[in-house]
Amino acid sequence: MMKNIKEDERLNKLNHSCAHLLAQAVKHLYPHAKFWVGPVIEEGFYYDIDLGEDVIKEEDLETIEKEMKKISKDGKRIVREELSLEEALEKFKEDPYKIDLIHHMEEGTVISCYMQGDFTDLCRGPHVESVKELKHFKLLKVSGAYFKGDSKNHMLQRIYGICFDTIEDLEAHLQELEEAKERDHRKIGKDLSLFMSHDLVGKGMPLWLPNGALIRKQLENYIYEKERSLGYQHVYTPCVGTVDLYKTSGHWDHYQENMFPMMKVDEEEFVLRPMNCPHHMLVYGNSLHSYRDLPIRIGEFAQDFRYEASGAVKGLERVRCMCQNDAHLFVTPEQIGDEFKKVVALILDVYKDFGIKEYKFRLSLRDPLDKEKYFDDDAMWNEAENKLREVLDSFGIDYYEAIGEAAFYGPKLDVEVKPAVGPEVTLSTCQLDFLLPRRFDLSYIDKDGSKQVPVVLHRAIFGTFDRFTAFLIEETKGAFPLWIAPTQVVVIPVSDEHHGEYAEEITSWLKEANYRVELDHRNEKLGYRLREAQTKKIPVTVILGEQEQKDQTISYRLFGEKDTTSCSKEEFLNYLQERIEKRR
Ligand code: TSB
Ligand code: ZN
Repeated sequence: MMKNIKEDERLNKLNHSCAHLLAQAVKHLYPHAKFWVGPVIEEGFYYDIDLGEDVIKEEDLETIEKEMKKISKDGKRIVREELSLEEALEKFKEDPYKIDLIHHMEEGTVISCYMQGDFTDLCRGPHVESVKELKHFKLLKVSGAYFKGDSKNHMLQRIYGICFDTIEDLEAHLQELEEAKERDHRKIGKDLSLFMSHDLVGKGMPLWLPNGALIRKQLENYIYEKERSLGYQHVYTPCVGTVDLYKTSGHWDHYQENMFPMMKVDEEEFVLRPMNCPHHMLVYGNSLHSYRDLPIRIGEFAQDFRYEASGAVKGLERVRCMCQNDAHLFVTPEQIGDEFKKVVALILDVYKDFGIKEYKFRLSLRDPLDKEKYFDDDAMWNEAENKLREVLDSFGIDYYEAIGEAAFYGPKLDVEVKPAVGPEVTLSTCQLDFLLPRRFDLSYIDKDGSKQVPVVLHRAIFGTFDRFTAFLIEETKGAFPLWIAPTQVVVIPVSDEHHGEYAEEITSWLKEANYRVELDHRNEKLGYRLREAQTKKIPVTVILGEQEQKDQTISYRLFGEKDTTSCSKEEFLNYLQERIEKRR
């Protein structure tokens, strides 16, 4: 696990001070530079800089680093000074960014600035005593960043860096960063031809290539069977809806900024759907229901479209066109606890099958004091939140509570994981909803003959196939377990001339047994073909030569191993079968 710089007191101070050192060096090299903010982040620090017409490129970072080293060697002390509002406005009068910051400070804030040699910056601190302490740092990258993060504003240049107390710590960290880059699903996705993107299709719209599609198909089959066995009923619904549908659901008023704009066809106004709940509400409402029919679980692998900021889209992890492993569960209020428990059990079951061990459960609750933000039914909220807690406790699950993070319509549980690069993301989610069934006027007939409104649980176990696949690629570093691997077995004849026929026979035989097999009988050296099987991370390589042909046996090697095992054909099939059943 990489160090969280922000949370470590010493590293936080060091990195914050290093951001100032960076700014000072930039100021020496680009005297017209103006500085916005330079905070410490989990991964180190950055500074947002306005350089006017000048552009800093990756190759310029070295020059800036050299200047930083020079300043550090000079060893000036870092001195704090407190200022009155008037003094601060006077001191920074030439700098519109700092003036902006001063004007936005909360009343009563002590305004302070830090000086080191010829450089002064407005800052709360704290800082290290002297620039001498800033010896072991590295500038990592430069990118564009909108002023105040708003795409309507102009662009600044953001330089990222990291600083440690010792060279050993710095080097270890850089090594970890390198490994994370290697694990990044965008890199592996390219290396293994899993997915691609193209400007002509658009940002955040990946195209799944045959290898990636095979993986996705396994995930679909897997979760479909699980859900079927748990009483889910799957549907297909269109990936558009009318504006009126989303007005009825409330998304038009509350979620529009995340949606693609409306398109008109004849007299109808359509939107690409960002969520599937409204469609599923209509499916439920299509027939009458008695309390005896509930829970009703409507599932769909549903294509959704969301507007994600162009800077936020990332490989398969954050896309604009995604496929949710979605379901809406319609329950009576008494069934909430039980049904929620089943969802949590399913999440745990799935994570076990995929060997996922590092994740965090987050329970998002309402802020009871915020009457505006939350659907108003105190009793309902309290009961529901307590039930969710009870269920999590009954599993002995470690979770943290996020007060004020619930959706308007109910509390929710999210499962968060950490990608190789970048902040945590949510995979699975389960959200309680008291409101949507009312908006769609849904009902069931209760025991006493009265009409009641069901409660809905929105849940997605994989989240989306897109995000889950991104995660799986990083978890496995592209060496997928046998049951998921796009190519499970590659068959390599030692010499095609002598053993080609036997290799073809074995390949067909494995295909008939339903394995995904490739035959590599190219006219290349054996060593070369064996290495390629490793590069492609194929789980099992079958090597067939004189002995195997004569005895009608099989020799195989596993990914990442050097040893070869020989066995009968039957034993080989049993071996594969067992590994698939155990999902190894
Ligand atoms: C679970 N209506 C619910 C649904 O019934 C819903 O849409 N929930 S959601 O907004 O949380 O999305 C479900 C899951 O989709 C998230 O948990 C997350 O794993 C995944 N997801 C969300 N946005 C993206 C995105 N831009 N790219 C990839 N996956 C995403
Ligand atoms: Zn939903």
